[in-house]
Amino acid sequence: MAFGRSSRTGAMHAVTPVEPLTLKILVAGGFGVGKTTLVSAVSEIRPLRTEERLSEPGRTIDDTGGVEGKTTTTVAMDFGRITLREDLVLYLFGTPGQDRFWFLWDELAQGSLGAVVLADTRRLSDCFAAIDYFERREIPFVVAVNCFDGAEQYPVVTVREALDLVPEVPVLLCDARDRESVKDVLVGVVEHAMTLARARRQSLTTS
Ligand SMILES: Nc1nc2c(ncn2[C@@H]2O[C@H](COP(=O)(O)OP(=O)(O)OP(=O)(O)O)[C@@H](O)[C@H]2O)c(=O)[nH]1
Ligand SMILES: [Mg+2]
Repeated sequence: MAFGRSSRTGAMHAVTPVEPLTLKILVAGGFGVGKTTLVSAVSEIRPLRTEERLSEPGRTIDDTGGVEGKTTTTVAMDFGRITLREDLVLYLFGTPGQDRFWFLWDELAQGSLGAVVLADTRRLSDCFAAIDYFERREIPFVVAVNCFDGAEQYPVVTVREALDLVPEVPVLLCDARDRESVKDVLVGVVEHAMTLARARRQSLTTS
């Protein structure tokens, strides 16, 4: 899938004032942290989901500890779209949360502007792998703590320390079920990616 300026042309669209910039954002994080929920909460198209029922034999493979109520899991990806401004459209790709689907990540990550790493403070270590993945590939990311009901709320600084994040990486609190909250996270990723891109350009021109 190509991302960039939309190529829509022709008389039908002649009155369109601006062609939107389309950007690809990944939504990653551990098993059951709320990735599918987040994409569904903001998508203005019916989100594509690839959910399969968690089978009893699968429970020995999939780490369902802490998310015992969960009956389905994403097996390929979630896909959704949101228009942030009339000239800015985001395509959201939710990654599968389980280790056995790692082989899909490189394909999903291609051409992405940045990523959201969703975290649950009750299972913080589940997002280490996603953070490592984006750090190693220099893909800009923000950490969004999904504040589940009943989970203890920790200050952002505590989460940042626990995840050993460099100071530039934004840490945000969110509710993956809430459209406005998720929009704030997505704006955060776009702004963070733009800031990093500007800084990289500057360091290239001054070196
Ligand atoms: N209370 C609460 N429940 C949530 C929140 N986000 C997700 N859930 C619930 O948590 C469960 C897991 O959410 P999913 O969105 O399927 O998680 P996922 O990260 O896509 O899971 P995998 O694809 O299996 O890795 C679902 O039952 C959601 O309804 C939240 O912010 N608060
Ligand atoms: Mg999912």
